[in-house]
Parts: sequence; structure tokens; C-alpha cells
Amino acid sequence: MGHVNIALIGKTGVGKSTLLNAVFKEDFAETGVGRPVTQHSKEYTKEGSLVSILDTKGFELENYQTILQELKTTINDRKTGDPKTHIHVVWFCVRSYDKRFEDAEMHFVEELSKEVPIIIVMTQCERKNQEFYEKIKEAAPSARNVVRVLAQDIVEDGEIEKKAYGLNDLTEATYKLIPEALQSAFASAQRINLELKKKDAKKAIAASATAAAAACVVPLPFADSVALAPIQIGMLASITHIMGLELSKGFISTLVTSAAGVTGATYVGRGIVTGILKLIPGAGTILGTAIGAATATMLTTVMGEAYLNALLVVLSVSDSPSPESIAKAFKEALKNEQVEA
Ligand SMILES: Nc1nc2c(ncn2[C@@H]2O[C@H](COP(=O)(O)OP(=O)(O)OP(=O)(O)O)[C@@H](O)[C@H]2O)c(=O)[nH]1
Ligand SMILES: [Mg+2]
Repeated sequence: MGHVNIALIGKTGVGKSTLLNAVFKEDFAETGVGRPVTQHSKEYTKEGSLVSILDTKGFELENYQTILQELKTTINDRKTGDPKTHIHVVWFCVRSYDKRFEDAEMHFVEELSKEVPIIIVMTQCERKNQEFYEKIKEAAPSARNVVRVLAQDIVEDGEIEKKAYGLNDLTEATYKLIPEALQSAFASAQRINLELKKKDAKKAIAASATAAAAACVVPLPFADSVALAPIQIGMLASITHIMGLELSKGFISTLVTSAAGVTGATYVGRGIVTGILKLIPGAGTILGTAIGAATATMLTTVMGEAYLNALLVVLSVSDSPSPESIAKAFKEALKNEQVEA
């Protein structure tokens, strides 16, 4: 299953550090009563262990928003980094004898569960606290599980009053969530990947638009449209490649041809149709009409953006879209392109 990273959250003094020490069977983290003990988040791991635990600074009701934001940032930063560091699960600790689950805690769990699966751990659970257990379940429906734990024996006058229990339940509940956590990290990496690709594609569009303008300014011994065609077909080919698809040049030329058939009132680029027609050698009588540099830039940009949007649409449905579905989406996207006249 690889390495599991867990973040421990909860109000000051609920028993986060004690829980961590119990998991590792070692006194790693300082624990205690009174003022907050753990002042800074710290990550713990044990040689040979498949688990790392991030022990966070306990929150108070006044600063929980700040801690929530910090944690969200940490989780999201790690999602883009080495998969070994991704936070897979959060253990949100609530002290069972407090018998209170505050609005702030409810909000914290609601918000954080959008980023990562959460298990609520009822700490220092000397008794079953059934009523409080039910109350938490009801108050935090987005939590994936509520587990009762006594991390350390309760000892009085040298006698064990109550033996520690619940760590196994907690481990089991955690491992059940790991595949899901990995999936979500993967899905988000994919999204981030797509954002990067989008940026690259936009660069390619801008470069082609500049090239298109230049091609129209430099007097060439043949029509502007003929000069533009290879630039624009090349641009669509680049975008296709950047977005991770393979399409033949022939198919991309067909895309351009079929786009010329797009009609409709919202199709602001009536001029674009004309423009596209101009790009197809022999498409009509307008062939050979001069295209201004500004128009060339606009046509190229609109075509590139429409194509990129079309690919994003089809890629959101399938990883390997058919050429037909790409052609259809491209037509739709061209219809939707709004261009300032
Ligand atoms: N017997 C027993 N005592 C516990 C248990 N969990 C916590 N305690 C006691 O509760 C007190 C606070 O526990 P900590 O683990 O320091 O709490 P924390 O959440 O890390 O607190 P901060 O670092 O201040 O945020 C300590 O005195 C612990 O010994 C438990 O499972 N059993
Ligand atoms: Mg602590």
C-alpha cells in the first residue's frame, strides 16, 4: 500500500500527542496538561514504519480558521509533490468526556473533508459515551467514520482502571480509506496536470497568432491565406500534442474544413468562417483576399481557443476521445466563441 501519512487535528489537550505515541509505541511527542503543549506542527515517523503522523498545533476556537487554512494549504501543496508525502487521512480528535462538539469543529470537518477523508477519533474514551458518539455522527455527516479510542491505560494508585483499546479499530478504519485517498490524490494531480497543459497550449496559441500576424505583414508571392494555413494547422497539431492526444495531420485539416460549415447567429465570427474558408486552398472566390495582421491574429487566436476548449470538453468525458467527438466539440466551441467585433 505504500507509505501512509496521517494528520492529527483537534483542540488543545484532547490527546493528539498521546495518540501518536501510542501508535508508535514510543514517547515521541511531548504530552501534558495545562497550557498547549505542542506549539508547532511536527511530523513523526519510525524507522521501518509505513506510517508518518503529522502532529499539529492544537486549535482553540479563536484561531481555528487560520489552522484550517494552513492545513488545507499543506494538504494541497503535498498533493502536487512526491506521492510519498501526500496526506491520506485526517484523524480529527475530540475528547469524549467534553461531551461537546462545537460549531467550529463541525465547520472544520465539513470544510476539510472536501480535501481529504476524515475519521473522527473520540479520545480518552473511558466509557462508551454512546450518546455523544451518536451526536457526533449526526453533526459531522461528512466524516467517514467515528472511532472510540483510549490510547493509554487509565492508572490510579498504581492500578490499571481501564486498559487502552481502540487503536486496532482506528488502524482498520484508516486502511479502508487509503485506496480512496490515493485515488483522490491522483485525480487532483490529473487536474493540476491539465492546468499545466492548458498553460502550454495557450502559449502555443499566442505564438501561432504572432506568427500569423507576421505572415500577413511580410509580402509573400502568394495569398495570405496560403501562408496562414500551415501556421494554423500546425497550431492545432501542437495543441493536440500538448493535450496528450494523437491525431493525424489529415484529420486536423478535416477539422478546419468542417469548421467552415459552422453557422448560427451567435457565431460572431461570421468573419471567422470567411477567414477559415480563406485558409482552405480552393475553398471559394475569396481565396487570395488580403487578411490584415489584426484579423490574422484574431482568427488564429479564436481558432486555437475554440479547439483547446473543445479538447477540454471531450477529455473531461474520456481519456481517448474519438476523432468524431473532437470534430463535433470543435464545431460547438466555435459557435460559442465570443469575439469582440
Ligand atoms: N490515561 C490517558 N490519558 C490521556 C489519554 N490521552 C490523553 N491523555 C492525557 O491528556 C493530557 C493531554 O494530552 P496530550 O496528548 O498532550 O494532548 P494534545 O492534544 O497533544 O495537546 P496539545 O499538544 O496541547 O494540543 C495528557 O496529560 C495525557 O496524559 C489516554 O488515552 N489515556
Ligand atoms: Mg500535543
